[in-house]
Formats: sequence, structure tokens, C-alpha cells
Amino acid sequence: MKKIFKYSVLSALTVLSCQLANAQWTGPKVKPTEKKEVKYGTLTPKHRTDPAMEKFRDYGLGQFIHWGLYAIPGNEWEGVSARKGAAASEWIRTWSGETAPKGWKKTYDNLYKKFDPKDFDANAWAKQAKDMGAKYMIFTTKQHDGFALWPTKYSDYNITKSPYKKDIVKEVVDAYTAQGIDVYLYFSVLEWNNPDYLTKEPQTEEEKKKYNKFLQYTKNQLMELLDLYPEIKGFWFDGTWDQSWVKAYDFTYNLEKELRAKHPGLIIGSRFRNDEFGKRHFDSNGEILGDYEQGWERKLPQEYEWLDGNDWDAVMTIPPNGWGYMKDWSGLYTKTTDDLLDMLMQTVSMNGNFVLNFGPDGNGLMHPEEDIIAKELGDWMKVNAEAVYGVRHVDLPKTKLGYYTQKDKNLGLYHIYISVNIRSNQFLRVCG
Ligand code: H79
Repeated sequence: MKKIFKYSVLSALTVLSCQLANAQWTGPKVKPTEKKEVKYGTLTPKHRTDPAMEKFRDYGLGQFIHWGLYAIPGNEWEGVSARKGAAASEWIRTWSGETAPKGWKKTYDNLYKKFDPKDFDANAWAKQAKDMGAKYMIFTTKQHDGFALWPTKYSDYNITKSPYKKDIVKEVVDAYTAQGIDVYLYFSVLEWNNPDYLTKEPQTEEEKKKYNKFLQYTKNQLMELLDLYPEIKGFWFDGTWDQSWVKAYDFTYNLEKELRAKHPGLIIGSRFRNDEFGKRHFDSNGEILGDYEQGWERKLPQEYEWLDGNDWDAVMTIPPNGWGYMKDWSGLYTKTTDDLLDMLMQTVSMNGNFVLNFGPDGNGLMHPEEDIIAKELGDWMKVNAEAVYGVRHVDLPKTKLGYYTQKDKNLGLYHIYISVNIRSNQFLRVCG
């Protein structure tokens, strides 16, 4: 009895703290009523008007690709599913509980010796993205496991140590750039298996020394990525919620300055850093940190007003969760092309970019269902793209018929598009 009580209090607390932690980026924002002195607040205007940011605003549709060592198991190992033991397919290294294979972490950390994607063809991916209508893409250089898909000088845990050897990030950047698709690099700050990483704020001298080493390493890798792939347009940061990073606000503030100085026009979302009061995404005065709101992960805002005029992206999985390759989609509600088109139109009608995730397998091939969805989305986009690219919110009451978007370009031309029954009908152009 006692045990059960304890457990339920604990889980209630976990749910509550998760809700609290998430509250800031899933609903309407509560603007602070008092102005605070903030030294490590925002470094950029709320609404950048330079060409790079104007281009970002016009993308409409993007592609996310999660690829790494987790693609090899594909959310299972030797016929046993990780569904009950790991939070998501790209989180499979954390597999625990009864179903976890013996010595799993060690097995996972050695997967790099097997990473040899025989069917990987970056040009084929880029062609597929182009046909789908993606204007930009976000690629995982390094996820939480810390394995780098580029030949980084700053860690041995990288692609050159795999049988594949070649620089995957370069192949992706070159192929997408050649297709005219802008590339952004996903970068997880937190690393599960780095001995210098800490989740809590460093306390002892030894911890401080180690974590400072980690901070320097992170900076080196980011500068290296900008040196190696100068074509990229921005970073999509992740894994920045631990107290170690939160308390390093002086370092991250200066790092943001340095990244921007090195790469003019660079686009960074609100997930990169926080102010000195630990406020993430928005500083203590409610000002957005970074160039666009980066909290819409697997969820969309219900009301346009929630966005408070900020730029934003929505990143979305096809299965309910799971960004890396997941071999078995059975028994899960996987979004249909219609669902995704509805989400796309909702997003662009609220001035956001919709970014659809793909998780290629260990050989470099997309999941067969992803291939189908990419084709169906592309077919729809070929007819309706005008209502998606470069469009803006329309200040009209919501309609159950679909979504309004408008284009108001130089020539005084003013079109309003209504998407009706999204797939079966084309958009209607209301005024010309
Ligand atoms: O790469 C994919 C996921 O693996 C990664 N982001 C996408 C793009 C991801 N990692 N973790 N999560 C998503 C969810 C993490 C949620 C939590 Fe927290 C981290 C719960 C508690 C700590 C962030 C901070 C959300 C609430 C507080």
C-alpha cells in the first residue's frame, strides 16, 4: 500500500514538473508584468529583416532527417522491441527494464563498428526532398549519443572510425545545396557517453574543470562545422535543458555572439540558450532568445495569438514519437498524408514552417511508408505550392473549411487562398 502511494505521488510530480517545464513553449505565453534588468537576454531583434531571415520566413515546408547509430537497431534488437524500454527509437541507448538486452549500452556504444550504409545516396535523398517540395532541411550531425557524422577533430567517436569512413554531413550538405534546398544542422549539446559531460551544475573544482572542457569542446565543434560547411544557413540546437548548460549562460551568450560573427546571417532558434535567471526560449522579459521559436516539437499552436508575432517552426514525426528509424510501425497511429497536409496548412496559415521528419535505416534507405508519404505530399505540392510558399497569416475568423493563407507581394497583388478538404480539392484563390 505504502509503495503504491509513493509511486503515484512520484509519477504525479513527474507529470506536473514536465507540464510546468513545457508550459512555456506549448501554449499562450504569459508576458512578465515587470521589466527586469537582464544582462544575458536576447542578442537579435524580434523580427530580423535581413535576406537570410526573409528567406526562412518563406520556406513553408522543410524536411528533418534523423540519422545515426540508432538507425541500425531501428528500435529493436534480436527480435525484441524496445518500445516498452526506451523513450524513442533514437533514444534506444537508454533502453532499460526487463526487455533490455544484457550489456545493452556497451553493445550500443560499439555499433559504430557496424555503421556501413550500403545504399546511402545523398543525391537520392535530396531529389526526393525536392520532389516533395521541401525548401530547407535539418540534418543530425550528432544526436544525444554523441556520435558525430562528420570527421570532427575534437572527438574520436565519429564517422571516420566506422567502416563507412566518409564524411556524411558533407555528402548531405552538398547534395541538398545542389538541389537548391537550404541546409540547417541539428546539434545536440548533451552527450550521454562523454565523460566530461554533466547534467547538473558543476560544483567541485574537478567538475568545473571537466565541464569547462566540455564547453570548449562544444564550441570547437560548432566552429568546425561552420568552417567545414560554410553553405549552411543555421543550427537547430537540442539537448540544452540540463542545469549544467543552463548555468553556463555567460559562456553560451558569448558563444552565440561568436557564431553570429563568424557566419553572418546565421539562423539560430530559441532552444540554444537561456538568460541568467534560467529562462529558456524567452528571457525574463518575455523576449524571444534567438531568431525563431523552437518549441513546437510534435505539437502545433492552437491560436495564432499564442505565437506573439514570432517566427517559428513545427517539427513533426509521422509515428506518434520516434525520430530515428523504427522498423516496426505496426500498432501505432501513424499520420496519413492528409493529416500531414492539414498540419502543413495550419502551420503556414500561422506564419510557421512545417518540417517533416524522416528516419532512414542503417543502410541509408527511407522507411517504405516515408517514401509513399513523400510522393503523395509532393503530388499535392505540385498543384498547391502557391498557397504554401511565401505566404502569411490572414486576419479572418477561423473556418472549418480549411485554412487561409495570403500572398502580398510587391505588385500590389493580393491573393487569399483557402484550402478546402485539403487533398481532394485545390486551394481556392479568392481575390486576385
Ligand atoms: O531529436 C528528437 C528527440 O530525440 C529530441 N528532440 C527531437 C527533435 C528530444 N530529446 N528529448 N526530447 C526530445 C524530449 C525531452 C523532454 C524532456 Fe524536458 C527533457 C523532459 C525533461 C527533460 C525539455 C525540458 C522538455 C521538458 C523539459
